[in-house]
Formats: sequence, C-alpha cells, structure tokens
Amino acid sequence: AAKLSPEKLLCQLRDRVNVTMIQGSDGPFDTSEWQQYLPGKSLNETVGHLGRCAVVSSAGSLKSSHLGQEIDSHDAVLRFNGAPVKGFQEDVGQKTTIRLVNSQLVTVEEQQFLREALYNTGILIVWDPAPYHAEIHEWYRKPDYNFFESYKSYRSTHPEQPFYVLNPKMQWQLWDILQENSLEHIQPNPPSSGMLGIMIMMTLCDEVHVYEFLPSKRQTDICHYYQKFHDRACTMGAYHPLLFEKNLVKYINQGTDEDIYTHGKVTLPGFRNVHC
Ligand code: NCC
Repeated sequence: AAKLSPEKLLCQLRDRVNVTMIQGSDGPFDTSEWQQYLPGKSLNETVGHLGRCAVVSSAGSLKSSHLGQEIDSHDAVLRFNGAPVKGFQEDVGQKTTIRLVNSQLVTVEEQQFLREALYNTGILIVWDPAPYHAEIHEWYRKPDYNFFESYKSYRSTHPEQPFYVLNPKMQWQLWDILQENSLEHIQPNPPSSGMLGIMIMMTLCDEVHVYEFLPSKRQTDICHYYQKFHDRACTMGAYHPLLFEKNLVKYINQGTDEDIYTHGKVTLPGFRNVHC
C-alpha cells in the first residue's frame, strides 16, 4: 500500500472515523428503559468547547516524569481505566475531565468499579470490543463483556455524573485505517483504550498533547505507573494492535522528537483544525 502523507492521514482519520456516543435514539437503545439511563445531554454539550487537551497513558514510564503540572495546565485531561491520581500528582497531575474505561473493567472488576471513589470524578465513557464492522444490534446481543447491567447500576447510584457508552462503530473505522497504512497484517482486534481516547480528544479539542503513549527515555517494562508489574506487552501490545497505533501516532505527530524523548509528549491537532 502506498503510504499517505501525514496530512492526508489526518484527513482520513477526520473523515472516516465517526466518534459518537450511544444516544437514546440509537437502535436497540431506543426503549423507554434505556432513556432513563443514557445521559440526556450530548458529550459535546457536556464538555463545551475545549482548547488544549491532554491524554495521559497509564505507562510505567510516567513514573518520575514530573509531568503533573504540565498535564494539569490543559483545559481537559483524559485518563484510562483504573489509573489513579491520588499519590501520583507529581507525575500525572490531578485533573480528570474524562475517564475512558473498557467493558472488562466495568464487568470483571464490577465491585471495585461501583465502589471506588476514583471513578466518581469527571465524565465516564465505557467502550466494548465489537465484532468487525458489526451492526449495533448484533453487538448489543453479543458484547465482548456484558457491561450493560453494571452500567445501569452505576447510573442509578450516580445519576448526576455524565457517563457515556462509546458507539462501537469507530473501532473498526479506525482499525481499517491502521491496516491500510501498515505493511504487515494486523491482528483483527480493536485498538487500545489509548488510541480510542486520542481520537475522542481530537474530536473535542483544538489541540491534543499525548503523554507517554510513545515512550520517552524513561521507557520501562513496568506496565503501569501505579503498579509494580512487569510486562513488555503493555507497551508493545498483544491483544490490541498497540505497535501499529504507535507507529501511526508517531507519523502524524506535529511536535518534535525531542519532546517525545524527554517528555513522552506528542502534539496532535484537533479535527476542527485539520483542513483537507
Ligand atoms: O493497561 P491499560 O489498557 O489500562 O492502559 C491504558 C492505555 O495506556 C496505554 N499504555 C499503557 C501501558 C503501557 N505500558 N503503555 C501504554 O501505551 C495503552 O494505550 C492503553 O490502552 C486498555 O486498553 O483498555 C488496557 O486495559 C487493561 C485492563 O483491562 C485495564 O487496565 C483494567 O484493569 C488491559 N490489561 C489486561 O487486560 C490485563 C490492557 O491490555 C489494555
């Protein structure tokens, strides 16, 4: 496949990846029961116009980064799954505007998810791996993890906290672009939460800084900044096509290699600043 220029690739991402949240008018969710649970306001209305945004990966290389202040200087900060801020402010900051969680966490770790105060800050978004380009109805019948009951429980106990379900169609729209721009065959699994979070922020913000998705000089086999667990697959990928995601993000980075090396920092334009 002929490689697209970074500018063309940004246009493909802008035009072909539809970042939307499930709404009460969507397919199997258009029931009176679901109307009680899905947020009434759209994500756009909830966050308003965002200028500078930060996406904070959960990588071990954030440890001792002292990036906390810089991260908190953004208008909005997106974090993933159970990544804590308490006790780690110096390295990852304390602001959480959006927390993107996978359906495995919401289902398998349901008790913690429903109980831990960590999840009560900011806007929550949950996503679940869908079959390749499946209709939303098909996915609804066979989600990877059946997180819907847990979602409803959370909504009942925290009705004021915005909590969205990511429309699964974007996963495969994004995966197709990853595949088209890679020389190798990519495993047919959806992109990581990290890559999905980057796309969400590019949709909402003028400019996006991503921290330690592309590893800095602090690169380590330690999986997360908040755990003492070693696994290279956390950085390189196993289930998720993480390596391909990182190659793509490196290719469209508008910041310097020096920023990556010292801060693990990538600069991406918001889609409203991409002109095709
Ligand atoms: O580890 P996880 O990811 O929660 O990390 C969030 C995102 O940060 C980026 N990352 C993380 C670690 C690392 N060393 N380098 C990185 O670049 C990745 O982009 C990653 O997506 C996930 O994507 O949802 C994932 O979730 C975990 C786990 O389910 C949650 O942490 C909840 O406990 C998965 N781990 C396992 O299933 C064991 C992980 O594969 C993907």
